Amino acid sequence: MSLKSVLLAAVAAVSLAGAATAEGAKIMVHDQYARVSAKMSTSGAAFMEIMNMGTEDDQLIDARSDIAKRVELHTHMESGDGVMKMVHVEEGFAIPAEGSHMLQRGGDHVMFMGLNQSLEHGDMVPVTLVFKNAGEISIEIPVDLERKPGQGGHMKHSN
Ligand SMILES: [Cu+2]
Repeated sequence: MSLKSVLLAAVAAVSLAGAATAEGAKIMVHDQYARVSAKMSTSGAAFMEIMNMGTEDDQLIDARSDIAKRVELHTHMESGDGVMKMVHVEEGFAIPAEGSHMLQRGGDHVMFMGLNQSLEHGDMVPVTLVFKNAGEISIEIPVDLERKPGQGGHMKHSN
């Protein structure tokens, strides 16, 4: 391959990547953060607001990260005796068209089980979110150990 065709191939690859981003822009993730409850925790969780700018409902069906052995979509449910416990939500979370869905403390969240490293305040956790329609979206989630439940202008939630 001549230098010129290498450059052309690189330009083509960049514009393809650009198109993929524009497609994925129907989903926007914002105000994301991750935390562990104690310094030596072997599990952690991530919270965020997922906005759907598209006109079709979407669904967060999976999440992946190298930070943990398993990454699952969880929610909190009250068991019969009034104790809140976490359950794995196989079907994931609906993200309504032109709406948003909140992953927040005491509610839906992305769970990291079996952390491969301890999470320190300020660390960045790369996570790939998998949507039924929008496909895979990779984001960086900052570890924020100082955030109080509900902080950030959202509804207050006990944890
Ligand atoms: Cu959980």
